[in-house]
Order: sequence, then C-alpha cells, then structure tokens
Amino acid sequence: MTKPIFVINGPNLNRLGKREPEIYGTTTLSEIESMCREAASDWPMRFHQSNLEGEIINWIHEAIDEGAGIIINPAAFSFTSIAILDALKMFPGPIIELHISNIHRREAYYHNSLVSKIATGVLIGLGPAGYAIAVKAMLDLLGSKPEKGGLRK
Ligand code: CA2
Repeated sequence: MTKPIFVINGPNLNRLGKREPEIYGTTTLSEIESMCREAASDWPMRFHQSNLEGEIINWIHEAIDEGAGIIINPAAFSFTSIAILDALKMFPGPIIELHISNIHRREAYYHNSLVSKIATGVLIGLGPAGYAIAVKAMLDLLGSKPEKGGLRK
C-alpha cells in the first residue's frame, strides 16, 4: 500500500486568504489543499493544520510510522521549536520545508529557521502556488511511482 505524503501547516495558516493578502495572497488553506491534492494525483495525502505545537508533533510521529514524505510549513514554529525539529529528525524520508513568503526579505526574526537545518529541501517565496510545486518535488524525490514507496533522505 502506498504511504501518504503528509502536508503539515503551522499556526495562523488557517487564516490564509483573510488577512495580509499583500504578503500571503488571497488563496485560502482549503484552496491550497485542493491544489495539493490535484498535484499529487493518485498519491495519497494527509493535509493538516494546527495552531498547537503538540498536535503538529503528533502528526510528525504519525508520518514517521506511516508516511512517505513530509511537506511542512511550520510558520512561526520554524524559528522557535526544537521539539518539532527533534520530531522531524526521526523521520527517515524526505522533508520539504515551505514558506509562502520569502522569509529572508522580512524581519530578522524570520531568518533563522531551525527546520531548514534538517530539511531535504526548502521552498520559499513562491506564494500559495509553492505548495503544488512542493508536492511535485516530493513526487520526484519519492520516484513518482507509488509502489516504489519512497527514497530515504
Ligand atoms: O510565509 C510563510 O509561509 C510563513 O511560514 C508564515 C508565518 C511566518 O511566521 C513565517 O515567517 C513565514 C506566519 C503565518 C501567518 O499566517 C497568516 C495567515 C493569514 C493572515 C495573516 C497571517
């Protein structure tokens, strides 16, 4: 059975499309989920968002047991959460860190992502469309054929 790709979103991203469109665009998270599912085609996906660090960690644990790859926008937890970093370190497959905005063009407190230090790849600044690009990149990393089950990072 094909292991799913996990797409995990951190705090405040449930508000996408409703505030600060000049930074994050007008696309809602539910529209982003549809774009991801379309990009993934037949590959199974589990799409999640939480404002709670522990819930994100639990989904990473679920991915460790059942997932082929992780695409994660940890939002502000990117810069603060050693607990999320520790959980991601346990994941044996590819990890793509994604940010909608170009965090390096923003305030200095957005510059040092802890997650970038262990991610397989980092995709930033391409807007909501970056999610579909990340899914395509993940399919490439996984060998595109569900039955292959995924490469190690
Ligand atoms: O650009 C991204 O995807 C970020 O991960 C978004 C985070 C920010 O802390 C990161 O530096 C970059 C913030 C998410 C805030 O989400 C909002 C959603 C709608 C309206 C306003 C904020």
